Amino acid sequence: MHKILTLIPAAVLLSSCTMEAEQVCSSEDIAIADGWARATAEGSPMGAAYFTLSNTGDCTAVLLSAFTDIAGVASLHETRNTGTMSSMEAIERLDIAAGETVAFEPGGKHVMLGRLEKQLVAGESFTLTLSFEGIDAIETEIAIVEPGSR
Ligand SMILES: [Cu+2]
Repeated sequence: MHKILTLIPAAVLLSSCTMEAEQVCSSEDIAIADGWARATAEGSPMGAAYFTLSNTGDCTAVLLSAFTDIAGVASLHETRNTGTMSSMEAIERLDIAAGETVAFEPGGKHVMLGRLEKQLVAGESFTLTLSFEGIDAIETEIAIVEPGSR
């Protein structure tokens, strides 16, 4: 009985050791869900896309950039509120730790769409491609919703 008990801490140490090893993520470790964007007014050149990004692997994923056919530019941005001022900063790279979920949402991180090539119409959708360090780019569907509906 005593022997079994002393074996347990050794097993715990061993597993925590392997957890700390640097592991490279693959595209299967990354889940992108709930992609959405607000419909835009006719002629408006700007929009924003939101989604949830989860790293289900034992690795750190690094988001580098975004791309979509429907806009001339797609930039990773973060809105920062300093007192009464609200400003946007470019995100150069975003680390997503093992097991972490990062929400891109209004008032926080978002993909800014500039030079829209078509109006974003509620009920339609478009494809957003996200590029990560060292792994294949991942596509996600962005559903366009009525402004004010969420
Ligand atoms: Cu922005």
